[in-house]
Amino acid sequence: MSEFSHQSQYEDLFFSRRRFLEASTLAGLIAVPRILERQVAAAEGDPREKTRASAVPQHPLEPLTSDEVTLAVETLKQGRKLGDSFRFVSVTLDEPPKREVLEFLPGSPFSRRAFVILTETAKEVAFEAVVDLRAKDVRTWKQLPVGVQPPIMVDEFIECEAAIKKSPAFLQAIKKRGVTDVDMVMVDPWSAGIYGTELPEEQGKRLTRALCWVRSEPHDNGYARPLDGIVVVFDLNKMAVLRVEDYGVIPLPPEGANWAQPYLAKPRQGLKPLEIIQSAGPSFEVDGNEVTWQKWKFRIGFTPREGLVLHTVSYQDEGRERSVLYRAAICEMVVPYGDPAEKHFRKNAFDIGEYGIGMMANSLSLGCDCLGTIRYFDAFLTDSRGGSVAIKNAICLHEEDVGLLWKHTDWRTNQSESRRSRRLAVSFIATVGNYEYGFFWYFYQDGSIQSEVKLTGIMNTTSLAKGETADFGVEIAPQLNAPFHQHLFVARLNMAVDGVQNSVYEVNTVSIPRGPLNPHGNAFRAESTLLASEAKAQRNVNSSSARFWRIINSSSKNRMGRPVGYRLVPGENCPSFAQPDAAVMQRAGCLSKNLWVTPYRAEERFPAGEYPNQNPGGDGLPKWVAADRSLEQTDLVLWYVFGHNHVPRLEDWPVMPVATLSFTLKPDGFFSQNPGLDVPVMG
Ligand SMILES: [Cu+2]
Repeated sequence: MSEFSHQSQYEDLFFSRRRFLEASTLAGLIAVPRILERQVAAAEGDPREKTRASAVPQHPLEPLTSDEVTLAVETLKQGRKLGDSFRFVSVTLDEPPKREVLEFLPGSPFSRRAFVILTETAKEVAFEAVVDLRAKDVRTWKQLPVGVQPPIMVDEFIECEAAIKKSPAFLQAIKKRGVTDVDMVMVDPWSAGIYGTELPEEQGKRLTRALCWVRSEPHDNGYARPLDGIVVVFDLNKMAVLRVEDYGVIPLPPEGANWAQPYLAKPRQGLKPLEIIQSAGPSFEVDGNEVTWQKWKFRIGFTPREGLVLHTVSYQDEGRERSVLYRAAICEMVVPYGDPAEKHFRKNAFDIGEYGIGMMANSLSLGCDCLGTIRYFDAFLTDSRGGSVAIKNAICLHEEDVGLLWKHTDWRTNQSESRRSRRLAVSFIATVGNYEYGFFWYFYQDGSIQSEVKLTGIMNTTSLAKGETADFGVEIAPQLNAPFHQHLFVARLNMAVDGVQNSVYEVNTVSIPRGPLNPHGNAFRAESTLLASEAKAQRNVNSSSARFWRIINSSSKNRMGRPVGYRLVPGENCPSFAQPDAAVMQRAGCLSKNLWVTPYRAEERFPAGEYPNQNPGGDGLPKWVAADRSLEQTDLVLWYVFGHNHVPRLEDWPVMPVATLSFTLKPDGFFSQNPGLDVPVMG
């Protein structure tokens, strides 16, 4: 297209393996500011950085290197004589036992194992393997029960789309809608879920229920034109169409809607450059995957399923390195849609458990939303054939000025001081079909840690017949409907507040009834309740009691003689609106509460179970907590469930402005006073 000024670069991108990410990559290419390019270059040679991410891992928690991923694949292929019918879903660091990590001394030997998930497309079964990378042998090899379906692979996306586009039944269905150029059709392989109404031909199969849209020309935003009513039921093992469901023709919406720069009228005027200059370099240091910044120290990890992981987070306090978290990650997310129509009700994507958010991480080498001096980390994954895949610059690390840290003016003496607040941001951005998710962790100088999710990208769309009203969505452009839906996330926080023995209290602020305790009617106070066991630790947010949770260590006392703690402060949240007996809630029972607490078990990793794809339910948190294990002064995991309820706006179209939601871990009696008092005035 002549409108595009850098056509050759675009062509390279389009033919890349991650073709389905083209829209977001394009946006990044267009948007990259020159100042950013320059500062990235500066960061590459920054003398404060001790080493690049090590080619040879120096710590038990470093993610697998590219060489280790290849070694794991080759060891398995040879050791198990794997033929072409095997596909590699993921190759991840098999995280060593906690004791091994906590007792590790730099320079001493440590184990390296890879955890591998595979599918076997001929026998239609899946496997788990653990490969010892030191001994170069297959330590465990396990066939999973028939019917267990690992996450959908990126290669399956691409192959599925290509196969569907060759299906005569599909070509017939699009022709009925006036579409003859199949190259313009976009096929998104939605996870099929499981609803108990599956036909015999589907049962036990590795399925997707693909939905389609059509572009008017190659760079057009296809999501403006849903090929509504077509659902392709597809077998991912056989790479074959099982059937094309057709719920009736609805004419394509009449308008296009594009967001890419070449389509737009001239940009708004008046914006002057805002340059972030860090002439002396950044204030952080990076050693392999270990980051130190402003008394914080932690390790960066990355998995194909969760993307960014934080390990061993600690804070340097008057010469003591005090632990806060052992491991933190957003470990599941579900996007349930509210439209009950037969063709739409199965839209309940588990973007982490059914796809893998790390697998869909953007490469930020072409620019990202970060300004300043940036340090990137690469991610090393596999394609489905075991080929090494590097997502260059998958993780972004940089500092941000975030306004005031503290200020006071003594109005009598005119003594006035204030400090700027700076935070360290660690982030990655994933594209899941039409949507973008940015996952950010922020570290602050007052001892707080914040987890923030940024939602952007393109809303999922359906069509409306002329004159039809949108009962379960909002008509965002003529005859184009954006359905009501939710984005629900689960954070897994393995706490370590001054060590691994912790307890959790819920704190509610209560108004005291009039009486001897409250003669003037003004009385209220914060009341703490121990969440002593798993049955008691299934809680919801409650703004009417300003509820928060306090994670304490009763064997570590602060200067007032009380247990040290951190509080989990909720941010935006919403309940799930699906009925409790709806399939999605059976499969993701973890969504029924905002907070769960469990004793740490290494194998209890994912709140909807290890394999949520086509899983009828019952796995994960609701199953584990049935044991009602004790939670007092023990190694604890907090599972915080937080959600954004998306009632679409016209302003969310054609690409939505970032919506953010977050929660914060704030020190609560962990320090003796404001830990940011010593932040210097910066001239
Ligand atoms: Cu949304």
